[in-house]
Amino acid sequence: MLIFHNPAHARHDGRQEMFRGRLVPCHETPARLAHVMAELQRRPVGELRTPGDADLALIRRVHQPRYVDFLATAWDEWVALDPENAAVDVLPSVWPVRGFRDDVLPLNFAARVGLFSFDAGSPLTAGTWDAARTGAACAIDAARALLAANAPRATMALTRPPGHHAGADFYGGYCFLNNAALAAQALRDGGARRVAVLDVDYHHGNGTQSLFYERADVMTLSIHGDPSTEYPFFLGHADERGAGAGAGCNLNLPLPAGTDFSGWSAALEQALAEIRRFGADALVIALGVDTFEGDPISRFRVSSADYLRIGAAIATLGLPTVFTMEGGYAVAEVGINVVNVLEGFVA
Ligand code: Q9C
Ligand code: ZN
Repeated sequence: MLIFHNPAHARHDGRQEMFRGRLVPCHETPARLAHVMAELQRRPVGELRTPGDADLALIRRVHQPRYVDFLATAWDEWVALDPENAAVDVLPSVWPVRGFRDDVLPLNFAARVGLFSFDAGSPLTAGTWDAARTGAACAIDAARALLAANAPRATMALTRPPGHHAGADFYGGYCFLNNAALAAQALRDGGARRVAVLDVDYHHGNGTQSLFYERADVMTLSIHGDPSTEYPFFLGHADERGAGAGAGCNLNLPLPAGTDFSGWSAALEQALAEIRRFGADALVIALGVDTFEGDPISRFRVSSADYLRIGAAIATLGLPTVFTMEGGYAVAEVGINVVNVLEGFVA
């Protein structure tokens, strides 16, 4: 296993997120990834690499170019408005809803922040673009390494910020660039004919679903907390099956809060059967470990030992696999849980 880690991840270090009307310390912190790196020192399940430069042309095919331009310049624009802004992160406060226009790019900075975001929980900081772009490079390099001669069976983009909530032209849910989607597209570009993206994060992978919703070459599947009560609330229901050429190529398996490993693994078996039926020749796992029983913002009951079984079950597909790092906020256990999945997979 080859693990591409993001040496710039800690440059994305949000101070506060909006939560229930208050600004609270961010859940998505650099310490999360530090714990995974430390656990990999103890249990070296793979070889560590750093990525090359990000393929901006690929990023601009998966995401809208005007959105990528915004991310690349947002911090400098923010500080240019007022030098004192450097002490505060960017959070949106106004959004276009149904009936508003999204085809005219506002000149006003706050309006552009709102146009390109869907929550106030994802601060954009001085280092967000560097961290996200380098993370995207991890995902793209992880996908390409899988297609090389003498490729390993699996690779990982060990990075933050996470990616699965980010869509073609929006950020949110702590995500800015969709690493899993970039990996899937890189696999397609490199010759994989049918790619499956299986999202096991606690939260529905709305960004990934929306990016591939009308495509038949990439199947998206997500096992997550029922959006009727769980974030991201406005997507992730079971009746979303894909559209147009992509009809039948999206599968959502929403589960109620409180679901334990027996309920969760039944959904996993259903997803794996669907991937076999689809005939995928490569796999992307959007790996969130916020399904953990100790996660502070989620409500499933998966234990640390269960993650070994999850890795082993995914390996039964026998597919070349890219893992991307998504959520997981029980900081001290994130390393154990992520490395358990990888160890279960390679065992
Ligand atoms: N009131 C990921 O796991 N905020 N993102 C939760 C709910 C958003 C999670 C607050 C959670 C986003 C990648
Ligand atoms: Zn999550």
